[in-house]
Amino acid sequence: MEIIRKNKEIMTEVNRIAEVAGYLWTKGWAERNGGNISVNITHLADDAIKALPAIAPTRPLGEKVPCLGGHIFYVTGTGKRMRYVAQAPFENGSIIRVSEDGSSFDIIAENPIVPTMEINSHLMMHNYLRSIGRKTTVVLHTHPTDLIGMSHCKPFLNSEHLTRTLWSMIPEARIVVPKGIGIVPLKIPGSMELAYATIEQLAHYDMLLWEKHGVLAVGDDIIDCFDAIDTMSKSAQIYFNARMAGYEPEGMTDEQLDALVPAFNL
Ligand code: 2HA
Ligand code: ZN
Repeated sequence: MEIIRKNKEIMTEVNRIAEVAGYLWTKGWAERNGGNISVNITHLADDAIKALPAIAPTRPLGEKVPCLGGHIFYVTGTGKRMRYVAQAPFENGSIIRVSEDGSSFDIIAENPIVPTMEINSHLMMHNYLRSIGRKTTVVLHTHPTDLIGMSHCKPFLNSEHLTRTLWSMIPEARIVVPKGIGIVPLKIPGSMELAYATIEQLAHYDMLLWEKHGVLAVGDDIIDCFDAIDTMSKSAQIYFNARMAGYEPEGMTDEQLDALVPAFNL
């Protein structure tokens, strides 16, 4: 549709989403249709885009998202592969508009691609973050092998312990993920239970580990969200590499970690 293609800001953002989708695949975090992305592009859409007619039947939401009335999102499609989102974002995702009362959404461009199975949880997260005054635009969910691996080890299902371990592998980890990483217990993918448990944790963290499933990051910029997960994944790799070499990594001390706070204004 010309009207979307002519909007430079939206096309730039969609290209950044496609760039990150490619990273998720090359990182090995996106087997088959693993992972999903939603980005709020309301601030980039002009009135003509906001008024586009639906190109597929209206779809109800599991729970109302009143803070998102009329908002426009790019969302990856259900069953779609990240490696193909990277090549063709409009054949593997769509632009949707939430109804004014926040109870449903319409697909408005470019193709009638049904959004990710996690659409309820994504929109509930966007809605929650708006409701507490945040301007978060991005929800990024992916399946990083190393971080998921850590969630199979009971002691790491404690947010404080997991965060402390990952932070202490390299200074960047605390600098890039200053709030640390929250834990969401295993739930059925795509379920409302997963959505509720996730929102609970978003009050405290911008990155969550979904037990034995994946990672979720929220933020204002899709590249930053990717970088945050990538940095924590790097820490997990250092931890596992040390363990596989037969030693427990020493890690930075509490004093060394705390010295980062004033140095980097955390
Ligand atoms: O999109 O990753 O959590 C497939 C998934 C579900
Ligand atoms: Zn998943």
